[in-house]
Amino acid sequence: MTYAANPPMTPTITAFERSPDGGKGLARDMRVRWALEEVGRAYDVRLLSFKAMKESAHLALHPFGQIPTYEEGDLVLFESGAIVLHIAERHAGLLPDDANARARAITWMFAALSTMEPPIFDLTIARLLERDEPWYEQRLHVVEERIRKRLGELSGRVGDADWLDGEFSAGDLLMVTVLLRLKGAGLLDQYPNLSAYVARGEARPAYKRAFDAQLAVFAAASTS
Ligand code: GTB
Repeated sequence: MTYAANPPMTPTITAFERSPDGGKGLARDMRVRWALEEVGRAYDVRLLSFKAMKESAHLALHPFGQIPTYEEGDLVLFESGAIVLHIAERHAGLLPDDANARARAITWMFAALSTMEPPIFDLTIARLLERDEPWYEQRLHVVEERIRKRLGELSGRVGDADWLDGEFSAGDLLMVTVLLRLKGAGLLDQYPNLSAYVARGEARPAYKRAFDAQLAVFAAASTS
């Protein structure tokens, strides 16, 4: 695998001007920041209000008016998974060189986003938006059971390994960001190996740099 020695452009990503998560690093710019930190790539951030996200300048970059986006020269990307894959494909450190191992790491990226994230995101939505509905408790039970099923399956696969498949990869990066959303929900604690797995991700220096960067944005917004 060959990688560009000196990538020419500093990419620009977008993020919330004031994240509704209060600086917990749960918005999806966090995974892009983390990927960029892992590969040692400097980046700029353009902060957006909810209003600006729905205006034509941003809609030209992101058809759904969301964050994150990624601009690098002529290239504009949206979808956090696609952005992380782009970063991982162009820099060493997030995907193995061996073709089969690389394909398996990419499989874990998809598993994180299309198998694990949907029920976990449903829980966020239920707690934030559906709490006052008469069917809230039933809905919560169903969603939590779906999550438990997936966590049990994932826990069985991870066993006592450090990472999903050999070395840390973009698959782990996405999986950790998805599981982090469960912190404090009492679900992850039932799977000590997954709690330890998430803690290993959070302990990575690149994760910490990314987390601190998004927290600094929230702190600045709170004092302005
Ligand atoms: N599939 C897309 C991707 O992976 O990039 C989803 C992008 C997305 O959902 N972006 C959200 C957004 O822009 C921010 S991250 N929302 C504004 C809108 O749609 O108008 C989702 C998010 C929001 C808030 C919290 N939180 O408060 O904890 C966590 C995550």
